[in-house]
Amino acid sequence: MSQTSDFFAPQGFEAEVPRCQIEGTIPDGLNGAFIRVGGDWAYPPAHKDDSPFSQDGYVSRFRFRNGRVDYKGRWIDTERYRNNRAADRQLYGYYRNPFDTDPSVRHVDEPWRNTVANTNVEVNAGRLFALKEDAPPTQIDPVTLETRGFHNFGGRYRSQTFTAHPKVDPVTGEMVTFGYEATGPATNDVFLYTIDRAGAVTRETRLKMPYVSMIHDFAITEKHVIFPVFGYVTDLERLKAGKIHWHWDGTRPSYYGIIPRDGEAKDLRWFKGPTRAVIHTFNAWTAGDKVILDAPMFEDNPFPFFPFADGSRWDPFKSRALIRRLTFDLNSSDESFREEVLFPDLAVVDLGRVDERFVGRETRYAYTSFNDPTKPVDRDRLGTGARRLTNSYGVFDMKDRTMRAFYAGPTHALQEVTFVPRHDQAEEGDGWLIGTASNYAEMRTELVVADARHPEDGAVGRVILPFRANVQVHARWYSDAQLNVW
Ligand code: V55
Ligand code: FE
Repeated sequence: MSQTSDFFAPQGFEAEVPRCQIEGTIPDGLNGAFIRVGGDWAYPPAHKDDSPFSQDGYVSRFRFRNGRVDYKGRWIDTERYRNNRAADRQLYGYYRNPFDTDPSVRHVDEPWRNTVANTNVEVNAGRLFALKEDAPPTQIDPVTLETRGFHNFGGRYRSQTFTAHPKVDPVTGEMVTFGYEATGPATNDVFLYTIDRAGAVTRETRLKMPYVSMIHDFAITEKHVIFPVFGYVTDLERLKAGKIHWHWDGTRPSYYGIIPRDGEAKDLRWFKGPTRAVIHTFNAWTAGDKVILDAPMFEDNPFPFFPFADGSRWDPFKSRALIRRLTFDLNSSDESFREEVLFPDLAVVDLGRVDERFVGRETRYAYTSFNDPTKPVDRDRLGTGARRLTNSYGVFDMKDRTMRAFYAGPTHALQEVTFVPRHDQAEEGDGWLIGTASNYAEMRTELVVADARHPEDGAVGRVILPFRANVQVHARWYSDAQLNVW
């Protein structure tokens, strides 16, 4: 992926498109908001080899009502964005390094002030948040998309950081969330929280990990919380030396910490495994004495822009993600667990989702994107930018171990897929696959809607933007009832 050319070139403008052009039809009853967060460089990065995870946050929304769709996109007005605008240049250096900044904005004891809020969105108690794992949530007005600033849950949320992947228990409505490096850069503190549906912090548990690592995502079940710990490591010396936050140490074992949702720090139990990276999870559940975790997992450094501790070169084949199932036996007396590769022949994009009405409960279907090399590619109209297109969404049946696919077209690269249930009472997997696609031939963004039960039938509808919108990191769907602002 190039940061400066083609589909990823900075775009920079805010946009409002009432009544987008639609091809096909938007299904009846698909009313709500598809809210995306990602990044764009308001100013070029200070270091050419910096991570794209340093891009300034940008929030966009496709609002669906009665078959029509409106689009709106805005910068997230972080302190960092404002400071750069005021100076009219890039003041911030390497990814998540508070020591590597212009002196005018150096405040190493308050590193969260450097956040770009560019990773994901979540709603709790009617508040919409833009999230980045290095800072508290940034509240966004869901109607105007204006930035309201940090939210700290009435002062009861005490971690300096908040994950971009909180989990909402679909039965209780509680948000289970955490922050790592909770007491400052490179600190080995994880604060685990339960926040109720009214926005009150009802539980805080302070934990230590086996070592300081990137805990980008985690998983919950009805009863447990699971933390993956793996080889992206950091320390204060490397930050003080002005380096990028993470480097990859392939000699580190992976660990999985499991703690009861109502447990204390002493109840945290560790399982130990081989070199792995678990950036995102699909889902997890507790079945008797077993805890099952489904996730795409890597065996080597997932991201080329985070260097190897031993100087190795990044290898795209070794860094492919395969869908795995881990089974932890809470009755066992050692650190081992079972690992199965469910689809051994299919490398997938590590942006997996499930039907969120079943978070923490056993799910049969998982959704993620992949490249199907047997499908047509229109090289003539593609241009030079795109090499291997993520051209398909997979509906993975984790029970039968079969997969059905949606193919987006010969010039399309798909971004993260999202599952939207057909209606509140629909059974698991009955609904829509939606997500944005980069159409390289027209250099424009399209939102595709496909039937999750008939993915091979192709898109039932497409929303066409007349321009290339910046590429998202994550997006979520909120029905009108969930967002409750219209
Ligand atoms: C990830 C993304 C981030 C980040 C840390 O995909 C990890 C993983 C978009 O920002 O800051
Ligand atoms: Fe993520």
